[in-house]
Amino acid sequence: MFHGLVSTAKPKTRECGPLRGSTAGARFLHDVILVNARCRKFGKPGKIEHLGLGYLSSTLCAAGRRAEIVDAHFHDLPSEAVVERLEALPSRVAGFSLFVNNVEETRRIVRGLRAGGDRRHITLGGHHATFNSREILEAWPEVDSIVLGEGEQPLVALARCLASGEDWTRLPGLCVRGRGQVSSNPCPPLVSDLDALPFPDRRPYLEHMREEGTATILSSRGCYGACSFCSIRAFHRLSPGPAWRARRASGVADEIEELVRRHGVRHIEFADDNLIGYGRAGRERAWELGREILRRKLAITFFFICRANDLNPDLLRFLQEAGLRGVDIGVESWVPSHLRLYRKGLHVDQNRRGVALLKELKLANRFYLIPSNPYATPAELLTNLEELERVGLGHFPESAAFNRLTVFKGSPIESQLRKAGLLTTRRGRASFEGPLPYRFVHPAMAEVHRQGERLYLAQARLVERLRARLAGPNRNTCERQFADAASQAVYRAAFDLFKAVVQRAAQAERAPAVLGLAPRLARLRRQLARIHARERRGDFARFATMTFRIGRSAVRYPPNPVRRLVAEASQAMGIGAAPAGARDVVEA
Ligand code: B12
Ligand code: SF4
Repeated sequence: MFHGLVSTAKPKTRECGPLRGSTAGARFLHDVILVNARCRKFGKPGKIEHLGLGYLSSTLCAAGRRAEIVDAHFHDLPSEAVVERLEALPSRVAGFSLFVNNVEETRRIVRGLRAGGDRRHITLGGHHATFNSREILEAWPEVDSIVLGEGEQPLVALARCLASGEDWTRLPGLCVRGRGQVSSNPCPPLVSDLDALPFPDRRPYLEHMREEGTATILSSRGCYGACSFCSIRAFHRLSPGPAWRARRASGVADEIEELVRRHGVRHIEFADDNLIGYGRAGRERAWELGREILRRKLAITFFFICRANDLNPDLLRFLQEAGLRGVDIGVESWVPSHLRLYRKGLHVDQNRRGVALLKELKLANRFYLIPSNPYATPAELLTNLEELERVGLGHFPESAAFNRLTVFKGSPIESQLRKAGLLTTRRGRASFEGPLPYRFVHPAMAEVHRQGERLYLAQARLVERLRARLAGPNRNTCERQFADAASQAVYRAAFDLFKAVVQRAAQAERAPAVLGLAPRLARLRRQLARIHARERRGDFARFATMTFRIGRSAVRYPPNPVRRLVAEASQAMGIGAAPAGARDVVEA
């Protein structure tokens, strides 16, 4: 049961927002403002809804509270703008969703608020806040409480207590500071009936959703897996309840239907950790979801995430008819000892079969990788890079190769590495200001990853500049396509350089062998400088035919069909050859 937070009437989207009409007697227009601070990353943030905040907001709303979401990550808002926004939105509670990479930005906002004399209750939630609750409350005096685990019930209770003046310090699922000591109250049971929850509040995302025709949906929570690097299981285990909970297929289809009919959504990304879930019942629900989508003629395409062992050819073929276009699976590594360390519960061959099946069905075979970890050797990393090259760089071409194990507080691998004495500290920084740092067992690996990081940053800067020039708002489709192709070529070049670094380390007997990256990176920069020079001369805008070398790739402009058109038009106009300045020069 869901402890009476929402009515048992058929859930649907609720109209939230500030109190309308008379606000007599109310000091605030809102009870809770929910914030997702911007994260530290290159380029523009991925435009994905924060469904956690969406559920918190709609559940508050269903319980008669007023909530608003400020997603600074999604809207790319700096901390100063968020502080201003919050100051203009007085509320009883400000609740922040903490991620490993928005810690600094969140701190800046809460400090900014307090510096301006803002006294509202500040609470944090999410995986990172949950597992670092004590450390954060000890280090950040601006924060009043932390919500542990699933947030709907504790936050509604907190908002109610703060509105009525009741004592909130003993509420289940809260970590609080009292008499100089931090203490955690046990969490309430997990929401057992996900169908009783209202649909998430998507107000901040509607415009983008309508423009792009894409939305994210959550059809289940949790996962039956027990991977050592993952904190999902530990997070859900804080509360009594099953490891995997699913909504009914018809309820999920209702939400999709609303998105399609009301907002013109045509593509759905399922954010579930594992959409197929437990055994036969899980598979049957997935079949049912496909049937509902087809029966209602929703005409969507969709992607989801699951484990390789749950990929069933008949089910996938059927879901393809319903619009399935791709599946993400956690391949993690092609090295058996890595899979054992990660407690993936899968063999390399199962993952290979999974990838092969997705390829055979022509489904986008997107996979997550952790090619390196504290115990990895250069030879093992090389194995992973070679396999990655064989199957294609995947949907994270910029990072798949450079990834390495991220150790999250609360994950089983954290205690394993702590026991092995491999966890280290960052001087001058609290442990929660990033993933937990560790040292590598193999003497060459620290240097290998330093070089990898350098390449990763260099490629990110190059691509950012390239896109700023050629994929900006006033650029035509050919220029954008070129920017995409050139970015892929930069990723490919960075991959090649990293592979060379790893090869060198794998060949060396003992000491880490350093590959001189500086001249190689300088060459790559020169190659891109030629593109920028031609862009400044206006050659892109004039559709001059050009071929640029980036690493070992050749990238052409404009794309072939347009080249043909340009040639035909030139011929028809009697120019004979390409127009002036349009020589197809290979810029080596
Ligand atoms: C979809 C997804 C994304 C999307 C969207 C993220 C988003 N803004 O929600 C994208 C691709 C952008 C993304 C990015 C990242 N993600 Co992500 N992501 C997920 C995924 C698969 C689903 C999220 C989701 O919808 N969950 C369902 C909703 C209902 O849960 P929820 O968001 O956690 O919210 C609930 C509670 O956490 C809590 N809660 C959350 N915030 C708050 C705030 C308050 C005030 C309160 C009271 C409660 C509360 O209450 C909510 C309702 O129950 C999760 C895995 C998971 N199952 O959660 C990983 C996960 C959350 N991501 C993770 C990580 C590490 C990241 C990145 C840091 C990755 C990176 N290196 O760039 C970034 C951070 C981005 C950011 N700052 O917004 C980790 C977090 C681990 C950890 N211990 O910190 C997870 C758990 C995956 C994992 N197994 O490691 N992610
Ligand atoms: S299969 Fe994915 S979601 Fe499940 S425990 Fe492993 S990493 Fe976490």
